[in-house]
Amino acid sequence: MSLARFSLFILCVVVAVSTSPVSEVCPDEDDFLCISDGYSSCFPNSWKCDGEPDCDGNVDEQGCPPVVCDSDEFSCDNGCIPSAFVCDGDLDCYDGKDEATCPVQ
Ligand SMILES: [Ca+2]
Ligand SMILES: [Ca+2]
Repeated sequence: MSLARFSLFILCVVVAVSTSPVSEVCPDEDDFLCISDGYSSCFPNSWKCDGEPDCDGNVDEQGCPPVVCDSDEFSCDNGCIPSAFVCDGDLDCYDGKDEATCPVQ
């Protein structure tokens, strides 16, 4: 198999794996099923509620138990950030909550 043909083969496998038609179950029942735009993909269950959006639309981070932050931390929808990150001009929360209530400079 030539290198070009082999590359095409790998590309096809990647596309087939990443855009498989909707199925209702994951091959590994411990995995988390993410359905988006008519396609499904499976993620390790540990990725659910880990503060990182892995599914389109943040589905894996919805309906998670509220995160309890330490007293020196600020609570974002996606987890906790150090209090020093609040109003520092950078969006540290995915929804920008840490910069939403700052006095206008
Ligand atoms: Ca996640
Ligand atoms: Ca910030």
